[in-house]
Amino acid sequence: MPNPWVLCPVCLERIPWDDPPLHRFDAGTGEYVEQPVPAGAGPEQSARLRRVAWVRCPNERGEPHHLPASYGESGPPLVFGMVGASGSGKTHLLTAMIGAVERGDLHRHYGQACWPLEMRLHQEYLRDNVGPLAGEARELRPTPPGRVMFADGFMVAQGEGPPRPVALFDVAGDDLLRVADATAFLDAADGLIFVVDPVRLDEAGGRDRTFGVVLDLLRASGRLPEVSAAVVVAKADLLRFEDPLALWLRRDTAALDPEESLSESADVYAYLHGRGAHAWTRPYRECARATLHVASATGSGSVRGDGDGTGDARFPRGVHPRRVLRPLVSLLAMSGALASPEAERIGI
Ligand SMILES: Nc1nc2c(ncn2[C@@H]2O[C@H](COP(=O)(O)OP(=O)(O)O)[C@@H](O)[C@H]2O)c(=O)[nH]1
Ligand SMILES: [Mg+2]
Ligand SMILES: [Zn+2]
Repeated sequence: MPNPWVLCPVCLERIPWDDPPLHRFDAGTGEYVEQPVPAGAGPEQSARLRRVAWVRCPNERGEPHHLPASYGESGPPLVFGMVGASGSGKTHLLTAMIGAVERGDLHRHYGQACWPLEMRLHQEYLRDNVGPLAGEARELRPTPPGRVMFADGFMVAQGEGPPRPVALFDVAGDDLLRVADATAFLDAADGLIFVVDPVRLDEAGGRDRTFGVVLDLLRASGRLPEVSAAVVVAKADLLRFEDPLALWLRRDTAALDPEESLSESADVYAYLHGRGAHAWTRPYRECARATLHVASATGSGSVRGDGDGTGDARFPRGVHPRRVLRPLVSLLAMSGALASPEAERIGI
């Protein structure tokens, strides 16, 4: 029995879902076109059409978007987002993560089949983010402030199990409190990736206000016990002389191992604690399940294209992401989308 209402993973509004009209995605034009089931279609033909069909979200605000026709039966979406001050590296990390999913790493290493949740937005994300960063080693522009943006999403499925929608949001950090969509996002969030900027660890107070703001809002709405957290020390290529973080960054195992996850978490916790950065470890102490990670979205720093500092910045040594998928895999494990005896022990 399909649900009469579902949560749209793109605009985060509750939308009615009662035998909605079907569309198909035209790869040639990159647009969705209406595709009614022909009047005389038998049950097999209409089932076949439905399997590849899309439904337009009735929410008229913002860009039009579509969901797989099977969405009504797929269960609620998992909503994940990035939290951290502006400039901490959220957009580059999310882009590197989605690049790794797009390359098939979730399937190859973790047995999760994935396909796009929204074709047009997915193609736009690849064109605007993954392509420039991974393909051309170009630095991405700063995210416009004051927005909580759907970045990309996919359906994940394990074995014969039902697929689960996963939506990834790029949150512009500093002004979360002032953003109206932030409330909708925090009411829906199942998992948060808290991004620690190592460059700012030595700043006065050594704390990121955004972490506390988000945790306080979640506590006030009573949702803290439902939210998993992955705290990531990003840009870890900058910490290449700081053992044991540097050792973790060089490791390249790709398997879900609760012992490894626990010892990486313990090392990162001790490192942040040792630098007096207590506010950065708050998600670990307060969220229901949490892990800590080391990652680098790019593997090295960017430089401005020309001498006068106006050209586009690039990564002259190329872009070599390290351990970027693990925070996402941990969230999938902690929220039950990735199910295994190992997954059950992640983040507890
Ligand atoms: N060295 C290094 N710099 C990074 C890395 N990721 C991002 N940066 C730089 O950090 C800055 C801010 O990154 P961005 O992802 O836009 O941060 P956001 O505002 O949190 O989304 C940019 O100048 C990036 O070049 C990384 O893994 N290593
Ligand atoms: Mg950003
Ligand atoms: Zn929508």
